[in-house]
Amino acid sequence: MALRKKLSGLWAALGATFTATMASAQTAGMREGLEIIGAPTPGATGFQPGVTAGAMDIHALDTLLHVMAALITLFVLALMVWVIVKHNAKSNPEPATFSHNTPIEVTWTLVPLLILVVLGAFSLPVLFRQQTIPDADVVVRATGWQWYWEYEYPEEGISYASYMLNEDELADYGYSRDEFRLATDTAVVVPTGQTVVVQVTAADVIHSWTIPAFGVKQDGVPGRLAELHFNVEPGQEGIYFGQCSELCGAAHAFMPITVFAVTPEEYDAWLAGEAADFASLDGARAPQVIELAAAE
Ligand SMILES: [Cu+2]
Repeated sequence: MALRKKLSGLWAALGATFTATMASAQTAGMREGLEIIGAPTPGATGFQPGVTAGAMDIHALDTLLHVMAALITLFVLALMVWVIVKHNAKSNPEPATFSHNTPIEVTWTLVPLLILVVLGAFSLPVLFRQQTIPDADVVVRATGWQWYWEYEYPEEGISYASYMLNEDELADYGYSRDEFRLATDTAVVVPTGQTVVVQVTAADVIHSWTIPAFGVKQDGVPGRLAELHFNVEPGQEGIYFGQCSELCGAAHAFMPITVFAVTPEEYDAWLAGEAADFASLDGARAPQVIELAAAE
């Protein structure tokens, strides 16, 4: 048992050195030209900037819901103030005895119904657009592992793992302390202006793949293949972060997601060049990360 552990540690160290070198080769060139767009901002409220039609849909729906909720709250507040001021026991020593008011009863049944219809009319189309998976220009398969993501481009024959960068590794990859627990050694690379379909699954427990700025989130369930789609608007080339969003175990907080959205030309160049090196790296670092994460 001890020997087995030692061997696995050795294998892990070798794998780590090997893949770290390859990984910086993947990100070094691309990282430089890209600004960070999809990241949380300290002290901020609201959404990260939306760069896909899906994210815009969600933002518009959110605004509508907030306006409606505010109006309803104000209306109920006004009614309560009116009741408190005008219909208290002091100003009505002789209480009224009626118990029904048909017009009001019909109104308070129909108006909430109407509100629900309006909510449905605006939210269901958004849901349908999210759940209708279009024909893909690029297919990426994201597999959640305890505790990292593995990516595969089935049509390109590329597969590689993506691990969170430690604090002391950030600078080597062109990141600052702000991107700690967001930045990963390798990134998902996607072209802007093209439909990307991500097939999300998991190998051990349920994980969840999300990029808030894209307006996408999907659970990865072992044995199932779920899909999400996005199309990053041209001109929004940059770096986008997400984090595993389904509580998946001890190192759940340490399996972030990094996406590089680049121009189609840069994407093709990546496929032809750096990405080709990754084809042989399938799972090479898995033993190491499982051990590290367990030690956390
Ligand atoms: Cu997870």
